[in-house]
Amino acid sequence: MSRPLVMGVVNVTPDSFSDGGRFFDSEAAIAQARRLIAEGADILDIGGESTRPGAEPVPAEEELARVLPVIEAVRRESDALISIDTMKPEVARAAVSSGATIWNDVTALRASPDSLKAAAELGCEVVLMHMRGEPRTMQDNPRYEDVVAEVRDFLAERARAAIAAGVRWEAISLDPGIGFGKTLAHNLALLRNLPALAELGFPLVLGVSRKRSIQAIDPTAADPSDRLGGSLALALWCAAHGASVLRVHDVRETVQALKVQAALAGA
Ligand code: HH2
Repeated sequence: MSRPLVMGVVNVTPDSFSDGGRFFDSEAAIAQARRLIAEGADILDIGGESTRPGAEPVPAEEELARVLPVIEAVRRESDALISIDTMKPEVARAAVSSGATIWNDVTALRASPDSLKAAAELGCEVVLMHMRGEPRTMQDNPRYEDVVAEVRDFLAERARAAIAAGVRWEAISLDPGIGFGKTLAHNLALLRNLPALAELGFPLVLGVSRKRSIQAIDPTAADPSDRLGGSLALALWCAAHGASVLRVHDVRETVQALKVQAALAGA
């Protein structure tokens, strides 16, 4: 069993759901990036706009002012892979010029008419994520006939659209978007059926860390920082069922859990 890569989250935002405001200042975000690299992150996912339910959009200039100093500092100091978590092609373009090599887009390159073209021109890797609706409204009574089939078909269609626009197929990873327009039952169905998503033939990225589903299972975990146990359980489940990349807030604990799981499996 090969161990998934660990993508550490750096939210340079005042309002992210689990750590909003903690790393809003550039220096604090850079210090957090250094800490996550030291803890074993293979990739840093740097974002300047929250996608939590109800989040308000951020103008591109503001988003760039948040993320570029952090990307530049990480690029100067380390070889860690840098991912830019943005829906905006102009932010992705500037981030890639400054050293990011992955564009993580929760809209799967649908937010702007320029997104697909920008991804093809940049030649970077892309993470295409499933989201129902948009962050402001996505948790308003989401419904699916068959969530696994609908998410799988959506991701297949977005991968085809990216390839048709000129993105290399080897550059594409897919993410079912746990918590993005989904109830606990939807999230569990997707997590139980990761092999059906892996069958599409692209690496799977999973972001389960500190998500609200953990509170739905354990109501005592109202505060996202109280969801470490659930986050690790989900991370190990994803690792055992085909995830290639895990997007997490708690890098040290996740890396340790994955090492123990790999040792048990004899890897
Ligand atoms: N989840 C969040 C943000 N970006 N990207 C991918 N590919 N997959 C995810 O599951 C995912 C993501 C939400 O987490 P966080 O960044 O901590 O919060 P916020 O969006 O409020 O900044």
